[in-house]
Amino acid sequence: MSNIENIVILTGAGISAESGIQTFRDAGGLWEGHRVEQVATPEGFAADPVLVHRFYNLRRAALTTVEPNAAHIALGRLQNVFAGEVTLVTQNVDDLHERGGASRVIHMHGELLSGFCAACSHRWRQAEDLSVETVCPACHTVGGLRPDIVWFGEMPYQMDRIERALRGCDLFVSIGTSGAVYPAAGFVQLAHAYGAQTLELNLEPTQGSAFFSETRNGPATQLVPEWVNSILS
Ligand code: BV8
Repeated sequence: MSNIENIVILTGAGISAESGIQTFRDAGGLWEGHRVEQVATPEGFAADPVLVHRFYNLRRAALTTVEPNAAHIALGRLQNVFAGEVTLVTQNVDDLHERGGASRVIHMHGELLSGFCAACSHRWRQAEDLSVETVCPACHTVGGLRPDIVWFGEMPYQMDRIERALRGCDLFVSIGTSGAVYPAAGFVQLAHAYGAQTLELNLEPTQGSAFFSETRNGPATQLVPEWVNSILS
């Protein structure tokens, strides 16, 4: 990988799998018998806010029981040591990249540790459970609060910033994602169209593998530190 100055990295649930956070594929896209696409949607939340709050409360509470793994830590080191620009975009809603040493993380699908008030658009750090009785810390309304998560059918966050980074990168690396969800799954084609090299690091081949110049298969805790060492050497 010669003369790489700007890297864009996209991560998915697979980078957190070895920390003990279940991926969507492992669960077959199911959670307690519900399809994620039903629970993680505005319609699902409107239909049963108690169920959806429970889905996210359980996942938020589980964050205190898991640790960042060698892959998160390697990306944190890359971001802090690499002389060029590293834009780290994640589809994950956990905080393991930050706890692994990364500083500027773009959570395009939101974050478990953030609350959002649909009534006044206020956002705040939220470590405790959210419920339909939670009062907005800014406008003090009840019932308008939701997890700060981008659901299916909603526009992912910071897309302008992501597209700018994809246009200017020399290398796009996808780590631990099945390439099943758009627009994230389309980033490799954008990067390629703008002339970037593209690399996929994933446990197994994915539905997007054919779009990458190179694909390496194996666990993220092995592939990611190896790749970061090759970039920093
Ligand atoms: C939007 C938050 C438009 C919730 C999530 C038909 C065709 C194309 C697109 C669509 C379509 N129908 C609908 C759409 C759009 C839809 C979509 O793509 N649907 C899919 C299902 C077809 N997308 C959207 O709705 C997006 N919004 O399009 O908006 C718009 C435009 C204008 C104005 C308004 C709106 C929003 C998508 C965001 C949804 N929210 N998450 C939550 O997390 O609870 S997505 C959710 O699923 C996750 O965040 C994650 O992004 C995704 C799962 O993907 P992965 O992270 O890849 O996880 P997965 O389990 O699938 O794969 C894990 C991988 O890891 C595997 O490959 C495995 O091999 C690997 N692995 C496992 N262990 C390891 C490993 N790798 C390495 N090491 C290991 N140890």
